[in-house]
Amino acid sequence: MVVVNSTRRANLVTAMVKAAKRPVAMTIAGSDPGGGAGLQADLKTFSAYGVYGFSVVTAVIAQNSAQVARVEPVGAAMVTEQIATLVAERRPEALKTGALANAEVVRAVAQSIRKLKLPAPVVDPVLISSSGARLLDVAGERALRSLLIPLARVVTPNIPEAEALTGVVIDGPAAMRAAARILRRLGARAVVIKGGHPFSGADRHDRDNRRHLIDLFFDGRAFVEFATARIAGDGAHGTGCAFSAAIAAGLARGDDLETAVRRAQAFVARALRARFVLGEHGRALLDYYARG
Ligand code: PXL
Repeated sequence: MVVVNSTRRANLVTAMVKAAKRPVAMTIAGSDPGGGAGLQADLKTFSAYGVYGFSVVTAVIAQNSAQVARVEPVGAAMVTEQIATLVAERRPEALKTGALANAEVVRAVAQSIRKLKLPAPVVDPVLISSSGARLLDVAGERALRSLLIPLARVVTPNIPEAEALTGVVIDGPAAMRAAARILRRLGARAVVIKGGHPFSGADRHDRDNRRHLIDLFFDGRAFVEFATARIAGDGAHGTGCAFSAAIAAGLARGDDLETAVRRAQAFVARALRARFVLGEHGRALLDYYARG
């Protein structure tokens, strides 16, 4: 018989209770081996929030910060089994989805969420990488709209993604609101349209939109505008991933959605102000652990 003295047993129990209390968030996303975007960015964001991260890989991608060389989707059955195996040990408090590659993967993710009664996900409707490569094919885009957006706690498109998903040409704040209403009508409980990209046909001399951006939040009741100063630069790698992961991390910690969105915007701004490049032709990367 193994004798565990009472002090040691008490320590073990304490460790187990701590582990049970630690919030867990799950990302279901593509791999960026460069660590700037995708599931690696999500895990860094979770860890910056003090949240434990599960990461289900949907596509293996050969890429660096400036260029995607190849996308290899993971089979749908393998995606299903990654999720089921993780959930068998611990149910996450929050979930986010990123690049999903194709319709089979979208279907597998939607089915797993329903069957395992997982938390309503933060759906980042990743269509095209910031460097221009398709990360979800056309059938996948349809599946995302019909199967996954209806399950979403919140969907977080940028302006081009919101245009693709709704058919609205977003040429200003009014069109942004119209697109947000349509995304809610598709079944998402809430929407954030990120204002970082320029409006379609935007007048480059529109001083206000050049200096500030507005992330528009809509939960069916009120529109909330989160304005923030633009940070100069040519567009960093991984900002969208960090934003949606930060919302999921906030939810995992118990924030209400609006608070999680506000904190996520501040988190990305802080990480972006501390941006850096790794290689000669690289794009800016975020510093997830930047202070104040
Ligand atoms: O931009 C979103 C994005 C999402 N997921 C992965 C990516 C990127 C952009 O490069 O690589 C894996």
